[in-house]
Amino acid sequence: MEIRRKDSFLWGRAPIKLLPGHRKQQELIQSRGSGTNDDTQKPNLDVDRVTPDERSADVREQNKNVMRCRKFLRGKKKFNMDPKKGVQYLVENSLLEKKPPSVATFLYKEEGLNKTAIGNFLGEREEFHLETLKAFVDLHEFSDLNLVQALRQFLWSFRLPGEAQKIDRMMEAFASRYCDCNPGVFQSTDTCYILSFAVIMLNTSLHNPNVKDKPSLHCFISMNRGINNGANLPAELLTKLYASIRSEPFKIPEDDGNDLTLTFFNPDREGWLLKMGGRVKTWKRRWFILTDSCLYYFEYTTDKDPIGIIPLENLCVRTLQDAGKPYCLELFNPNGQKIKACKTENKGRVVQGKHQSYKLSAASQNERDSWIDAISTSVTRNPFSDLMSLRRKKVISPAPSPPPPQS
Ligand code: 4IP
Repeated sequence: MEIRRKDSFLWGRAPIKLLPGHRKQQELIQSRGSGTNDDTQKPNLDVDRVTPDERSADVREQNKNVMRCRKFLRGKKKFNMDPKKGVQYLVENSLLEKKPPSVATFLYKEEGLNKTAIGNFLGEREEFHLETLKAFVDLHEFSDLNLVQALRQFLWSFRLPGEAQKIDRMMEAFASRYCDCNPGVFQSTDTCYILSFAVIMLNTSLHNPNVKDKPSLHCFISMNRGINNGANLPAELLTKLYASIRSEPFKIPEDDGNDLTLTFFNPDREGWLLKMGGRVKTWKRRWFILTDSCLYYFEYTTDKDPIGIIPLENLCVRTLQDAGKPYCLELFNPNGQKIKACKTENKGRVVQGKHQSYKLSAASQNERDSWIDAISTSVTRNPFSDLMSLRRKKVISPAPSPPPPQS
């Protein structure tokens, strides 16, 4: 069933938890919405007690906070696409301190970060990453946990990268932290490191349906003979670890930054518009979201995935006259080419859009103008593609050659 409530858009999505400093700002944004929220028009009963100066200082402060929060969310999205660039963006915008403990806390506590991206960032070999990895591992408390319990906690906080060198650095950091928290359990960090790998391999062998020969407890114990600096580890310890893994496999974290939740959270603008079809000229009512210089449209406000995505690079927007619809706007390519967009067909196949231009209709003049303003602000310019299309035009339709000289 279609739910036609503007704020219902966030229903069913994972709540996004911000660092303490940002939580307040997040509430602010939610209460302000995207500028179309009715709450902003509610009378403020305390208004008489506040001087105009105080009020405008308040508004300035609020706007500043809203901008910060938007940037913070943008930084998280960037992180999920490219962790180094995301951290750099947050640092440049003074939203994150460029110190290993601060970055480690961000990676450990912030929700909505892609766990593969966290793993890749932590696995890098530069000094800053190594220190961040150390600080990150130190945030885990392994005291009095057996090795499997500690590994469960550790492997839940990120996804192990595929690269052997990265895995090696991370497991080394884990082993060292485990030994610090539990002195006397192993003779050396190497013992802990080797046993951790043995446990991870045991997990795969016992729970991967493709592995036919499941190792027995006896096999697991004999595999780990002599790893405690030449001595054997206590059989009770190995038996306990084996039983724990057999009864419950490691849980691999879902990549919570992989879905589009964060993309559509806190957009620049959202609302219903009518959209004219590309080839078949019918109007369809669609929920539009403007964010990150892209326009997305959905069938329902609650849909998780959009039907269509229109990147706004080098596009223009203008009002458009239409006999039947009084408040139309048009999204077009100033170089006359088809708009580059993509859409999902009925069967889930993603195809290229077929629009020469997008004709949209708003419910009122006010709404139309606000959409035009918001879209114009979001359009990005890529001079390279302008140059390309100029050159392309020149090649396809060369200028007429000058008339031959008169004899
Ligand atoms: C469809 O018309 C819808 O308007 C589609 O919009 C539109 O795709 C189609 O354009 C158009 O043929 P009918 O449903 O009456 O057949 P939506 O995808 O929002 O349902 P766009 O590209 O506008 O999304 P073409 O160009 O795909 O045919």
